[in-house]
Amino acid sequence: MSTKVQHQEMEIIKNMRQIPVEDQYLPGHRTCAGCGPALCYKLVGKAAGPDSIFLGPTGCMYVANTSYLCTPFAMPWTHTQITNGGAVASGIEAAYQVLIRKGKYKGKLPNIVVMAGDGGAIDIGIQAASGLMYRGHDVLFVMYDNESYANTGIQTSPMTPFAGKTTFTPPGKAIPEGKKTFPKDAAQCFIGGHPALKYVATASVGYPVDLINKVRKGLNQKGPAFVHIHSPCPKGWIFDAKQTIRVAKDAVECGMWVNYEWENGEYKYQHIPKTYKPVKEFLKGQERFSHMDEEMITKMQAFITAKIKTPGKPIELPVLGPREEA
Ligand SMILES: Cc1ncc(C[n+]2csc(CCOP(=O)(O)OP(=O)(O)O)c2C)c(N)n1
Ligand code: SF4
Ligand SMILES: [Mg+2]
Repeated sequence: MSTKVQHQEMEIIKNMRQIPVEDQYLPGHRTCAGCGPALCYKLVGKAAGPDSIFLGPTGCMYVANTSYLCTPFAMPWTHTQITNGGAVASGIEAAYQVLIRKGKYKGKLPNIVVMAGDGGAIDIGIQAASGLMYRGHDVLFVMYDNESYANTGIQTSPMTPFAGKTTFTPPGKAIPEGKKTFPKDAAQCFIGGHPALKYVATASVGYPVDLINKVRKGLNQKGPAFVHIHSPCPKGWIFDAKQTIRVAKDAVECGMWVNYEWENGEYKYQHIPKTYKPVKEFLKGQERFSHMDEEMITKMQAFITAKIKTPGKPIELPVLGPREEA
C-alpha cells in the first residue's frame, strides 16, 4: 500500500512583525551593495522556511553566492544549468513523490523552489520551466527579475525595458534608443499556455509582506506556481545602492510594475496608486535611461498607459518589432 503524500501548510502573514526572524539566506556572499535579487532571496527563503530545497540556475544569485567553501544558503540548495532549472526541479519533485509513496521518506513534501533570473526563467530557461508547468509538478518557480543578464556583464534580456542601456544595447548614432523592443510579459506567457498551472503572481522587493504571502500561496498549491519578482539591480540599472527600495516603489507608483495575483482564472491587484506618477519619475534616477529624449519617453509612457489598463493581459496598443517602420 502506498503512503499518502503530505504537504506543508504555509501561514499567511498580516504585517512586517510576522516576518520570520529565521533566515535561510545568510550574510557571507558577494553580491553588490543594495542588490535587489539578494533581498529577494532573503525574503523568499524566509517565506519558504527550512524544510525546503532551492535550485539556482546560473546567474548572479548562483555565482555571487557560491565562493569556494563558502555559502549563504542555510537550506538545501543546488546549482542547475541556466537552461534546466525546471527540469532538475521536476526530477527532484518526482523523486520525493515516489520515496514518500513507497514509505522510504517519512517527512512531508519539501517546498521545492527554483530561483531563476529573468534569463534562466523566461529566455534561456523557458523550455524547462514550461515543461515543469505543463506536466504539473508541485514546484514553485520564482523569477527574480533584474531586467538583464546581469552576471555576464549586464547584457540585454527579454525583460530589459524599452530604451534600457545594456552592454549589448548601447545607445548611439545608429540606434539612439539603445533597446528598441518592449519587454516580454512573463506571467502572461505562462498563464496563457499551461492548463496545470495553479497560481501566478507578480511581487516586488519593495513590498515584503505581499511578497512573502505570494510565495507562500504559491507553495500551498498542490501543483506548479509561478511568482515573478521585480528586483532592482543597482549595478545594471546604475543607481545609488541606497535607493533599491525607492526604485522598486517608484516602479509601482509609475505603473512600470504592477503587483497582482492570478488564481482560478481571476485577477486581483495590489498597491494600485490613486493616480499614477509619470514614468519619467522612474526613469530619471537611473543612468541606464539617461540618453532618452522626449520622443522616447512619450513612447515609453504610451506603452505603460496601455499596459496598466489591463495588467496581466495583452495590451491594446500595437507594438512594432525592431525592423518595422511606424
Ligand atoms: C547555456 C548558457 N548560455 C550562457 C551562459 C552564460 N551565462 C551565465 S550567467 C548568465 C546570465 C544569467 O542571467 P539571469 O538568468 O537573468 O540571471 P542574473 O545574472 O541576471 O542574476 C549567462 C548568460 C551559460 N552559463 N549557459
Ligand atoms: S549585478 Fe545586480 S543582480 Fe548582480 S549582484 Fe550586482 S546588484 Fe545583484
Ligand atoms: Mg537577470
